[in-house]
Amino acid sequence: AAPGSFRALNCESVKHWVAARPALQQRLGPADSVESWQVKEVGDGNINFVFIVEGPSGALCVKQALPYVRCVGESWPLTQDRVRIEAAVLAEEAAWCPSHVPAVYLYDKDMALIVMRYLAPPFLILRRGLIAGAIYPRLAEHLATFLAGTLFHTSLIKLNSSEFRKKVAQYENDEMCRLTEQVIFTEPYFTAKNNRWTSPQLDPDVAELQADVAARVAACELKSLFCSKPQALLHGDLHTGSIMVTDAETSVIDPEFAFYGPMAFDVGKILANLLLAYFASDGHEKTPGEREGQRGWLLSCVIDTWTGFSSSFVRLWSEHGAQGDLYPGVLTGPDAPGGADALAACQASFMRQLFHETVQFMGAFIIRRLVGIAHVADMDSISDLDLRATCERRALRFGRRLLVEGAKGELSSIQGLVEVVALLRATS
Ligand code: ADP
Ligand code: SR1
Ligand code: MG
Ligand code: MG
Ligand code: MG
Repeated sequence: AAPGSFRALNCESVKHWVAARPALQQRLGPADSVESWQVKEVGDGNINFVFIVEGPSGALCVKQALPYVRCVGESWPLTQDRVRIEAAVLAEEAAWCPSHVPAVYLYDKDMALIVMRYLAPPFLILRRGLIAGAIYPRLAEHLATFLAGTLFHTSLIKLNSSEFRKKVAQYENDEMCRLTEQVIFTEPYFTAKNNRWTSPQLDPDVAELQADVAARVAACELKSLFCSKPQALLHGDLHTGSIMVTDAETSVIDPEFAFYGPMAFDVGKILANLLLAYFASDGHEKTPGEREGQRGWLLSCVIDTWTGFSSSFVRLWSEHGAQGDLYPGVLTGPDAPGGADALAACQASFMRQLFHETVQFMGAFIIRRLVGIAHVADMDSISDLDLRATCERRALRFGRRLLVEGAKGELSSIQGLVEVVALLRATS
């Protein structure tokens, strides 16, 4: 398309747009079958439009960015450059874990869209599966592989500093980062117009949060970390609505918020969203205790994701770290005097700091989904508002504790953190 030729597609026009591109058309069926193609708009996220186009030979997913935030409307303009970021990051992630991202077939800058593999049923958005009570035995292993691969290989532990700075510049994603800063680290902590919560049930809890100086300090410090620690190429929005699963496979979609930031942001976001599902589970029980099995699995999944991620990350570091500029072989390599001890000490210190930051980010992510503009269906789909508020209050208390304390005391290990989750679920 020529520059300036953007137009928003709909279920009819998307068919003809695809049909006019032979490489795409051939994936769906013969040119004369176009009129029979079926199209559904399935976008259930906050930001974009997603069309599934199906023909006699196959199907495609077309994701288009309009120049504003879908769930708000034209009053909140948003850069369409987010699609460039999403296409480039899907390709980058595919280099490190091809089995955990959908293949991209085309990026069209002028139309602000990408065409990618359709993750057909039984693929389902993880959040939907969790709400329905499902468990995914391989999820922790897949998340650990995805996190370790994408975060390690894009970091300065692996890269030299020229390559690293080039990537930091390539993935500058100012508007999307500013949105995150606003809705995650600022608005939940004051009476912002965008905020909402289950009211009146949670009114006192929200007032208490917003009067909590320690919470505000911690939120500002996390924003500082988010803005000033370009550690690795993050996915940037790694919640359970950005992951599609089957019993056997895991595919991570929607990296439009990607940028170079602190690794703990990605690790903390997925762990926090798994725990939101945990706290919501009481609200989905038809008989008490029905979801006990899923709850046990969710807690194991949190532990296994963290431990699997940290051991894979350290293994990658031991294998490839000497080539990067952060911990060079002359200091921590096998031929350096005391190199093995130095390497082990650097790795232990790095993982300790990463865990502390992860715990605090988890707190902020839980809080924003209960008090800020964008909630989670795990909680919103609990129709009994008193029961929903009870689930949300427990999560909010947990989130606040993580935010303010970080990895201290009982929260200093992933096992300790999970024990605190289970105790808090038992409170009123
Ligand atoms: P947004 O950026 O608006 O959050 P997403 O990329 O998360 O959009 O996509 C919204 C929804 O579209 C997902 O929840 C999922 O149901 C569907 N979807 C997105 N990508 C695919 C895909 N490759 N295959 C199948 N469904 C998809
Ligand atoms: C207007 S806030 C929308 C939220 O949805 C996205 O998925 C991100 O999480 C963002 O914060
Ligand atoms: Mg999404
Ligand atoms: Mg998105
Ligand atoms: Mg979040």
